[in-house]
Amino acid sequence: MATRNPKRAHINSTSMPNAIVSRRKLLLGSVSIAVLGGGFSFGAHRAVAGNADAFYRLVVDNLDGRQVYNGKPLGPIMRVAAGETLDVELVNNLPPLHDDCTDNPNQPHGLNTTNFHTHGLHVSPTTDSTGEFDADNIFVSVVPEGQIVSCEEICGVDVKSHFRYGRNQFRFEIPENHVSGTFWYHAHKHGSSADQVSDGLAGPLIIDDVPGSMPEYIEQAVEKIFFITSEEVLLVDQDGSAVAPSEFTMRPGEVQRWRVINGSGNGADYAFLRPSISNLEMHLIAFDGLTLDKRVAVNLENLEAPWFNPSALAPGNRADFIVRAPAVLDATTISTAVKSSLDDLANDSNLARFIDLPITVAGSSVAATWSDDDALPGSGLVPFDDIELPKRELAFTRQRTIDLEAFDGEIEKTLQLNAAEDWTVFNRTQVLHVYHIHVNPYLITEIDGETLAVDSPLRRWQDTIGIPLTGSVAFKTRYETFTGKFVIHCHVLPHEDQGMMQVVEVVA
Ligand SMILES: [Cu+2]
Repeated sequence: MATRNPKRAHINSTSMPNAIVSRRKLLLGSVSIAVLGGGFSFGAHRAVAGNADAFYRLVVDNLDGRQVYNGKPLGPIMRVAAGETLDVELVNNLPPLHDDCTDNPNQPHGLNTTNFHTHGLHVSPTTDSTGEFDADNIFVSVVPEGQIVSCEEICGVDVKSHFRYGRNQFRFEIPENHVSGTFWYHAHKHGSSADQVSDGLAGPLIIDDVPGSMPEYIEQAVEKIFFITSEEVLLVDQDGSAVAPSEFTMRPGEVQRWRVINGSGNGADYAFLRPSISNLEMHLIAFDGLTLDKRVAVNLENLEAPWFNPSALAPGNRADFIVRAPAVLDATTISTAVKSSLDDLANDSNLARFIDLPITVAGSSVAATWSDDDALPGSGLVPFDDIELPKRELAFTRQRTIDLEAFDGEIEKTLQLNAAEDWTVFNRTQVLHVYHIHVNPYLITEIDGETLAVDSPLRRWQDTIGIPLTGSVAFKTRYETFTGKFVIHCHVLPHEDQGMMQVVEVVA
């Protein structure tokens, strides 16, 4: 607490009730007055927040040497539905650190400056529709109040129009036809993103399913949200409290939907959530927030390279699993032989990390709804016609560059609104790089030179994908709905901070 900006010391963010107000929930009368009081402790913001369907307040502070939201290990679970408006007030309570200006944008800088990105959402990369509020614009910086910024341009953006002092109100208008699923939010300030995300400036963002859109057994499943960090897996609570479960108990026959986010701030490997029992029924139902056409049984003994494993999560990826505990109490543990051969594989390649989830089956049994039908509703995204599309290539290259150029803030690619393109992304290095683009997802068609059959579980939409070492990935994409500047970058965040980022602009 000693390092906190003394000007703001009266704001006791860590003991404040978490600032979550959802208008939908208010109508249902389920939000207590105490939460309301905390959420609207700044009277001036009442009117603004009142216009949104969901409002969250994130106060960034130092806690035990880490930069965190609201004094918690992670930010709160944000929930919003398609067609609704999400407001986020970001308050930067960190002390001024006059380190934003730098000659080299690809070295650490702006360490107490932060911002806000909604990973995977199809939302405006500039402002809301009125132009009054910032939306998913990662060029915006929220610097500590009282900070002196002595330069006019930082990382290619104009300080006057992009710097906010002390706080900022973001507004995300979720399109009516937005997909529902598991997304996440995190700090995306070039020069400090890896440190801030590693510290905990991140959290789950759920676009709620349209009622009745999912099969009954999924709709009725108990939801659990797991957040994978660089070290462990955390089970997340509504307010951002998060603990690494030393034991995870399921009742016999219980069905749960696990939303798993790989939010690793500096991981350069794939993560696998590995339940300790082999008779847990486990199916992948969505990836990167996009519901699959068909569920995929998880094979915990898959020894293929991680980019060929449908349930491997590169940093930034999300996976939703539907799991059913065995009907009897005597759960079968995964054999040590299988486990050790997988661990050997992981250790040999340094590309995979198994995160063990110790499961205990206990308590009275549950007669949960289940189905043996693998069919799922799919993402609802429009498929591509079987025609040749204009081609584009991009390569992750040595010394943290893209196409041999380090990030300089200049627009590298101009993309035409509504155009469809066929991309190939190469990894010309011997380390893992993870391709992520804001705003629009893409349909994977080829991995490491292997064309994916129409029914391949790997032929799916993603917004983040690991590129095989010295290999490539091909996909088709469209630039829909939104014009403006945003970025492509490696989601191994230290690589991004060091220069593996490129600015693109969609034009009408
Ligand atoms: Cu990288």
